[in-house]
Formats: sequence, C-alpha cells, structure tokens
Amino acid sequence: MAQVPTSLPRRDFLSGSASALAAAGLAGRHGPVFAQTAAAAAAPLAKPLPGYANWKNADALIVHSSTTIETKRSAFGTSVITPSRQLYVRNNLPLPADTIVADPDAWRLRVTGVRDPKSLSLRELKRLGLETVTMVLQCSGNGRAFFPSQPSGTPWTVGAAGCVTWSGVPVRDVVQALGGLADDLAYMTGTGGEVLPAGIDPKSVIVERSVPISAMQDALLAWEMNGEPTPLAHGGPLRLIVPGYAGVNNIKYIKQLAFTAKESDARIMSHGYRITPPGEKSDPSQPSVQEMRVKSWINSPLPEDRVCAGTVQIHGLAFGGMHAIQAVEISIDGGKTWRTARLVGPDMGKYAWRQFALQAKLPKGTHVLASRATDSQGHVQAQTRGENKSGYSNTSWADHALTITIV
Ligand SMILES: Nc1nc2c(c(=O)[nH]1)N[C@H]1C(S)=C(S)[C@@H](COP(=O)(O)O)O[C@H]1N2
Ligand SMILES: [Mo]
Repeated sequence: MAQVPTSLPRRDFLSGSASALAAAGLAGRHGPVFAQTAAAAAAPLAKPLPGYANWKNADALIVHSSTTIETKRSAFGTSVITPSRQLYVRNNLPLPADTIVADPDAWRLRVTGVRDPKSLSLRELKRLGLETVTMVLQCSGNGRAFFPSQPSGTPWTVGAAGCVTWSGVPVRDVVQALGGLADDLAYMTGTGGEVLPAGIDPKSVIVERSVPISAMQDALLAWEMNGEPTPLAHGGPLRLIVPGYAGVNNIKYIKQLAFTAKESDARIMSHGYRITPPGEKSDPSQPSVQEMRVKSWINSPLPEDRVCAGTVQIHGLAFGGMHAIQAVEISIDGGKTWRTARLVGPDMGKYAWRQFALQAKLPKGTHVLASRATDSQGHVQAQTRGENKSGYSNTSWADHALTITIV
C-alpha cells in the first residue's frame, strides 16, 4: 500500500495553506501554534500536533502540516463513530482565536435570504429546534495520494474522513422561525468565521460555500459533536452540517447562513473544488465537488501487520454519500472474484458509514484484498478513479486495495 511516510519532504510541509500565509507574512496573531506533545516527541520524525489540536491522540494521526492532520488507516477501529481525538483536521485558513469557544452561547449567526433576516445568538438558536445526525465527514481530496499524477495538495490516503454524530438545530426550523425563504432561492450559502488576513481580496481566501437548496432538508447548525460541545478544531461553537456533501461544505465557526439566487463568488466556490481536466485551469463551468459517492475500503489486515495463515477477519467501512449502503463485497484475489461481506454493528442512518467484515481462510503468500460497495440506489463503487487535476473524489476500489503477505 502507498502508505504516507510519517515524515514528508519539507517542500510538502511548506505548501500547507497556513504555512503559505505565514511565509507571505499574513498569518497574523492567529497563526499556527505548535505544542510538542510527549507522544509526538517520542515518535522520531513525526511532526507534533499543532496547539489547537494538542488534545488529540497523536498515535492515531499523521500530521501532514499544522492545518492538515490525517487519521491512520490502522486507527479506524470497528465501532462506527470516529472518536474526536482521532478525527482528521483540514483548515484552509488559520483558525479563529479560541476565545470564541469560551462562551459558545454568545456566538452569533446572521441569517439572510429569509423574510425576517436576523442575527441570532447560539443561545437563541438552541430554542428553535433540536435534531441529531450521524454522517461521514470526508475531505474531497481523500484518496489523492493514489493518483499517479501526484496532484498538488495534501496526499491523503484514506484518513481524511470520519463518521461523526452532530446535534443542533435543523436549518429548516431556523428558516421557518424567520418567516420562510424570502424568494424562490436556489442555494444555501455558509460563511466561515475566520479572521481574514489583511491586505488581500477577502473573496480570494474566505471559506464560503453554496449547496443546492435541497440540501437544507437534512442540514443542521450543530453545537455538539460526539456528545461534547464542538471543539474549535472542528468548527465550534457552531458548524453547518450538510450530510452527504463533501467536507468543505460543512462550514466551521459559521458566521453567516444566506439563502441566495446564485452560488457564492468566493474563489473556494468558483474555482476551488472543481473537477478540472488534468493540465487545464479550473473554472466555474466545471462540475463542483458536492454530493459524495459510494465508497469503501478495508482497514484490516494491513500490509504492515504480521498475519499468520488461517482464518482472518477482513474488515473495513463503507458509505454511500447521499444514500444508505446496500451491500459490500470483498475480493481476496485482486478483484477477480467477490464474496458478500457481513454488515457489522448498528445502522446509524443513511449518512453514516457501516462497518463490514468477512471471515476468510488465507494461506501463506501474497494476496490483494479489495472491497466494493453498492448503495441503496444500485450504484456500485467504481473500479477506477476519475482523473482530475486536483485529485478529488477518488472512490476507486482498485486504488484502495491492499497487498498483504501472509506468513
Ligand atoms: N470555516 C471553515 N470551514 C471549513 C474549512 C475551513 O478551512 N474553514 N475546511 C473545510 C474542509 S476542506 C474540510 S475537509 C472540513 C474539515 O473538517 P474537520 O477539520 O472538522 O475535519 O471542513 C470544512 N469546513
Ligand atoms: Mo476538504
């Protein structure tokens, strides 16, 4: 397997967005703070967790840069929910000051595009409704490391994803409380609460994303994550959750929710996260990375495990993006033949992932293990990736296959 080395070349480290901003002298006082943890210090060559994430489990994570932290494939476990201490982190900008999570109820959200536009405190939002959803949070670039074209960006393998439970107020309840939509509006647009670097066009850096208005149906404004107040690292005090949509649409520290006729003209929407043909420039006419598609991968056994011949529990996880998982098949011969795996553990709804397992007898020698998921609409996980410039949306079962040696 093309496991990412624990120490990346310095070139990759410097390409991280916060580092780039810092290099340009723009990181300001909210720039990344590094805190050396005992665990990270013990592991030679591993980068330490940045200060805002120093409460995380370093042993379960790969620190690519101060703004990009990946869950190790070996750390996913088999019990559905990804513990917050093991969840990946992806920041496009330096985080806001942690004072914003000191008094979460005081955080304010502006809502526009409704009949009665308003700024509401989190304290007020909590009175308008309550719902909980478990969903897969996955970065569009998860699986980028498997593109032979080596697109620029973090070389995530499988760990820019997690399955997370969120509690908050349904967006539709907020809209109803504010008199309904102002018009026949096509998009829901969320804006992140980062302090923007001075001296550059805000539109070029602001985290602002639009999703089709239909996504409002299941969207939440969440203040709780995995049973605790949402930490700053994951968008506390308040985060927009758009189940089924790629990670970038789940706006952290959301400060504005707008119902709009058009998509945001922020660069991250107009040019970022577009499926751009290799070698071409991104532009707004290209498809935007939005709804996630059916995907699965095996987490055990891994190439680095020492496995003896005999009965093995092959296990992994599968999700359908917008749809529930119908079935998962496993191949132990590189995709020539397939067997149906068993879905394991609780079904947390269509936006969550499912664990799967297959008991197999593996003799000594080399085996190529692969998994292939099918969603409730009959979409089957593709064999190959869709080539694109930035390495987005890799759902290829072949890319996620593992070559293991049984001793
Ligand atoms: N405000 C804000 N929201 C954001 C981002 C960001 O940089 N700022 N990054 C996005 C991206 S690209 C991803 S993949 C997810 C990562 O969420 P996590 O860091 O909680 O894992 O948040 C999204 N929401
Ligand atoms: Mo992302």
